[in-house]
Amino acid sequence: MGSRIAAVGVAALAAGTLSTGSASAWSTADAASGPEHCAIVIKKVEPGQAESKVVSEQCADSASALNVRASGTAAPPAPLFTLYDDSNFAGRSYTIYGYDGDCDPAGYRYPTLGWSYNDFARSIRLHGACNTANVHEHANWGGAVTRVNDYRSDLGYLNDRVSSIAVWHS
Ligand SMILES: [Ca+2]
Repeated sequence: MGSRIAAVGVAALAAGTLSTGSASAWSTADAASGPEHCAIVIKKVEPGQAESKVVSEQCADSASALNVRASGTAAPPAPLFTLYDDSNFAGRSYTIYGYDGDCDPAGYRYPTLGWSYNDFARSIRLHGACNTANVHEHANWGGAVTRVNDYRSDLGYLNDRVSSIAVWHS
């Protein structure tokens, strides 16, 4: 797990998206150092596209150290959902933010979770207006699927298998 977290930090640094402030703690990310938290900002699906683009990724040792304000936006991106490494919303977490604001009926479509958090989640919590999600076993909406309303404290068969997610407001 530690090496996967570290690779996210390297990718974010290469993209120039990582804040140089308190969110630069990925170098201490290690399996023994306790939970880390990552923030991924994605865009809404644009006409003619099948998936949401990833705007930025960053990780830190605490969720409060993450700065998800994306340059060029007047307001911070809206939290859409959080994936947790363990059941009952525990362990490492990845929160996916909407660059284009909160969920609407069209929502966000995330057909290939980043390799560092693919097959990772055991629980999920939706945020804001995002109250419905389809959570899929494989990338691009393949394999088993479960419908989540607001949250799921244990993904059961899909534990450590989640590879794509669509989330929206219904
Ligand atoms: Ca999978």
